[in-house]
Amino acid sequence: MPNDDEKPALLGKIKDKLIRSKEDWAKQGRLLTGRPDFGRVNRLPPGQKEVTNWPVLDLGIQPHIRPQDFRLEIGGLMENPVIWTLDEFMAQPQEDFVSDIHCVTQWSRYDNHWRGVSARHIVELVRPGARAQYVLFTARDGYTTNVKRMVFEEPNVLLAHLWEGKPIPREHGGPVRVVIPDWYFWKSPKWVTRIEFAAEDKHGFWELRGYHNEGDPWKEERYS
Ligand SMILES: Nc1nc2c(c(=O)[nH]1)N[C@H]1C(S)=C(S)[C@@H](COP(=O)(O)O)O[C@H]1N2
Ligand SMILES: [Mo]
Repeated sequence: MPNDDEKPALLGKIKDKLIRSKEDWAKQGRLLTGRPDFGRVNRLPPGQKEVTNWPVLDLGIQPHIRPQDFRLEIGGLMENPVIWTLDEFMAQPQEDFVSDIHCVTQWSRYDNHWRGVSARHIVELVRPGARAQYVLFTARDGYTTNVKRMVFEEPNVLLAHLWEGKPIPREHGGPVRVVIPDWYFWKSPKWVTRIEFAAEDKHGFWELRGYHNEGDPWKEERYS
């Protein structure tokens, strides 16, 4: 079992100021250029700036998940729900991916090398039902985010444990984080603990606070 101080809802430590200012961004429509790039002509989505470092964004909690405490639950509307330990996760087929990151706070980082388990493999294994058109992620810090099932099934989506050949550091969501490269990075939960397939959509943490339900960077889907 995780230690008490690693459980979500440590509300006292939550970055209220950061959350409020990001809610204000949504109300003001900050960073919108009004020039979406529907054809994805440019590698850099509108309003973004390329960085070469890797910024850290969280709600004030960076859970320390010891390997023996790691559990990943994949459940909901499906034939074969699973609960994996870290060893069981690592025993799944491993694949390499290269993708760009686009954070809604304006930074983009090119050519990230990931290794992990593809979302496609997971879908083949758990066999979600036809009615399961939505996916809700939950993370150890209490964070949640939602995507359509067809977004999760894109071939470049994975559950990553290596970045640039090294274990993903704790602050970036290690031991295992989701990577959904074609969407703003708030759709890529760190410290993922549960992936739920459902017939109904459900807003996650930022989607409840003024952020777009889909989040396509080329369409500037920053806010709802
Ligand atoms: N569990 C969890 N996942 C999360 C977040 C978070 O606060 N908690 N923040 C999201 C946001 S807003 C962004 S931009 C990216 C940041 O990932 P990074 O810190 O590795 O750059 O993680 C996303 N996933
Ligand atoms: Mo973000």
